[in-house]
Amino acid sequence: KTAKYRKDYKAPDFTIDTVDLTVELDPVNTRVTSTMVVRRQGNHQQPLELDGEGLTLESVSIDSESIPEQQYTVTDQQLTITTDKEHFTLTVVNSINPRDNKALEGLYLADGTYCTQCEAEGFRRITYYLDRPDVLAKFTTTIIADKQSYPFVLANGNLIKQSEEGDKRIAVWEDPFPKPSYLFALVAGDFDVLRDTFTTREGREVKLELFVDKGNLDRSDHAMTSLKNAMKWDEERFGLVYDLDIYMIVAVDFFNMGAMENKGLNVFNAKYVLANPRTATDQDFLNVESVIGHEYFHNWTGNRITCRDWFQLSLKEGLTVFRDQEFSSDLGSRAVNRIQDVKIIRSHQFTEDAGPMAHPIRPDKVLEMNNFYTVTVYNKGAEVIRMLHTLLGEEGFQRGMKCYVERHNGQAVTCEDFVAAMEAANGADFSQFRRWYSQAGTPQVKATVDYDNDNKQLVVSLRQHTPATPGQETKQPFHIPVKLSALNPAGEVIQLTDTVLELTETEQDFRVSGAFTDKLTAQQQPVVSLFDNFSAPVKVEREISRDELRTLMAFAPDPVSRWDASQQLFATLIHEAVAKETTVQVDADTVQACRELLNSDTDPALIALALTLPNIATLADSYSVIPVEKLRHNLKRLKRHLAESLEDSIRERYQQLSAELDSNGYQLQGQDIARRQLRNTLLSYLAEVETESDWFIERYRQTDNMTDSLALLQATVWTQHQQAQPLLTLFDEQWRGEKLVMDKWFQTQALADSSNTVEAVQKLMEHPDFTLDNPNRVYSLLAAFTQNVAQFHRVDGAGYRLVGQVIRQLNDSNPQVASRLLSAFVSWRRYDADRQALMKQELEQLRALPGLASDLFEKVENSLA
Ligand code: BAL
Ligand code: ZN
Repeated sequence: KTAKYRKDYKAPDFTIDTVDLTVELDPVNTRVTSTMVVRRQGNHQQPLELDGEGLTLESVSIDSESIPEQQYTVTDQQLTITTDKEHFTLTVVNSINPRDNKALEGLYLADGTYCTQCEAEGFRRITYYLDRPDVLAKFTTTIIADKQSYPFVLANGNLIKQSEEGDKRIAVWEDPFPKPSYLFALVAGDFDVLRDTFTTREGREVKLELFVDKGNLDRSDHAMTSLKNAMKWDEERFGLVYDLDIYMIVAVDFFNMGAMENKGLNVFNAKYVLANPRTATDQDFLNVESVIGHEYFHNWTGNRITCRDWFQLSLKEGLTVFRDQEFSSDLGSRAVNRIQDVKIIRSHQFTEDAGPMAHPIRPDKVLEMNNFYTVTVYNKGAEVIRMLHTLLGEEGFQRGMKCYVERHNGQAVTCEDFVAAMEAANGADFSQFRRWYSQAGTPQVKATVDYDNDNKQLVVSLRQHTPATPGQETKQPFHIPVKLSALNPAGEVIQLTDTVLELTETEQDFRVSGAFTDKLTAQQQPVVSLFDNFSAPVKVEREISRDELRTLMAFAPDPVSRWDASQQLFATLIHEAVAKETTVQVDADTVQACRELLNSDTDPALIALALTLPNIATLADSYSVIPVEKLRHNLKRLKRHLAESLEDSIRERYQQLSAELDSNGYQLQGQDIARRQLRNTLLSYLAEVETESDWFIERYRQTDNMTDSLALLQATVWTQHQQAQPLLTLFDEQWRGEKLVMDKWFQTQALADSSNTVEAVQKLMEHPDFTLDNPNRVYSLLAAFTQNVAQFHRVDGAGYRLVGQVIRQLNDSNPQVASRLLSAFVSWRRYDADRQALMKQELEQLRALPGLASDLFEKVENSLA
């Protein structure tokens, strides 16, 4: 493969109006007959070049006449047809082998289910096509399958005919909405079906069908409820109504991604569908809701309005992540959701932005599109949409959305079209704001805040600088919304005249007035919170005292800023210890601030988040060379120190929460979720100090839900408690064979910071429930292990060798999954010389691998460049 550039976009020479696909399913020899109505676009004599990969071509005909071989050429990437016709019907017949498709792109057969994944460029592995998102065609799909083995045969749109002939089942599906090929889907299998309906606000009844593996109906209700909630929410908040008469979701075990928004027929990784309290944690339930919402919201932002080319991926993904975040926030805790989103940006996106794969949310150069389904395109993309929302307010943003949908319904468009609609609807000028789409890297904002007592004004001085990223040496200043608030030292809010500053220059001073005289004595200074609600995806450098941080932690009006202050307080303690080469000390005032928080009547989930220490990945962000051992050692010390100093309060609150929770049994509702979150955070502290030997196992035996069971398992395994091994054995005995549950068991062990974790992971790869063929297993054991900073980066290089070996194996079978693991190596220059050498060695070994997949090639080359 060669790289493509955004600037080289050209409209297609031909388009396809309709496609009639007939798919005769067979494990090793599936036959695909595709009849397309093709139209030349513009005045030219170019041949028709169709994409196709790994296909066996059988025949080509135009207007029902087979064409001679000299009229077409076929390579392993393309079928080129020479014709001077302007408008014709093209029929192509080819065959494929779904059983041997371990890459899980295109049509594959896994565990007895046929399933497709076409985004981004998987359709070309099914048949020859103009496999690009700006070719929108109406699809009719005929599926022929063995009727015994495949009671359900599904495709996009409405079922218009179903019949049986001999031992075959034949189903014809018609999708009335023109769509790009990446939204095509086909499924055949045997399932249990959960059926329901949703009545749109226009009074139309939509059939809802959820297909799950046999025996899983008792884990399906939450997904269905989430779907109905999503449909209702999109009508109420965005005014967007579902457009087909049926909406189907199929849960499958073998899937590279989380889920896929195929028109009318979503395919989901089972882990984002199946959930009941015994097998799924509270977080799993929330994830199901969020992913179901996300795929549903794509129906408008992605499907009805799609991307012109793949460089525009954030057009649909950034916007749809923003929409799913808002959905979760409207239905659950807004603050908790926001904090989790911020954590993802800080621990993952900032790392990506600082590494060799850094790219703007709208990339300019792509070799393998699968490599650009990134935390930058998705999550930073959503932050960019959120900044537009902050600048325009909800009403203005919705005006912009309305304009966007009215202008572009049924089209394949660009990020530029989205911003232009936001501008047009609001009379706004986002010329400078557009740099968020074109410039990569994380802006660093240096801030000082002074109080001008004479004029009773805050003076906020801001300076922005964005470090160079590959291919972008210099950066222009960004348009950055800075939300702020102020308090007096007693924690009372001081009203300000401005609550959002717009930083647009490299250096800018702002004067902000407010009701200072009401709240401050002559000697007092206000305490100011900047970037409330994480109002921009930037790093902030600011001299702020621990006293001020403690005031913000207790009283900042924005809950995200309260959490942020706690994290900064902990981070400061650790960074100081690292800088002074000492062991972290916690001052009495900080312990007291934590105690007060623990005893306060704040939302327990927010207390839990504030008392959860920042992880190594987040702390690492402050160093050009990451001091792995020092960070790890000091984090452990800090945790232990807090556990010891707060032991009495922790026990007391733990008992109180247990009394509240245990009286009614497990309930999946906000208040209980929050209480469990705090109780289980406290459990992780108790494991540091609790010595009574049977306590954890006793509790484990009493729990009636996975949230609590897993928390007990993690608390013991992650502190190397003496009860870890007995609990691991118990869990294995109880859940062996339950794949999604065992993933938690694998993950818990992969994340243990223990000197033999590498060996343990290696051994777990032989567990009967583990296989490299299933992406979920690889993610829960090996991808999780790469997040275990201390052990993946073990000085002897054993962690690198283990993962390197797996990547080489997956290169042949599933390069997309291999490439995800490879992300752990790309930032090798951030480590000390010994680790650098070891990591580089793995990259070089990959580079030399014969048949290196393009997914890996791109990352290896960028990393070694
Ligand atoms: N489009 C790929 C999966 C998702 O983002 O919904
Ligand atoms: Zn998406």
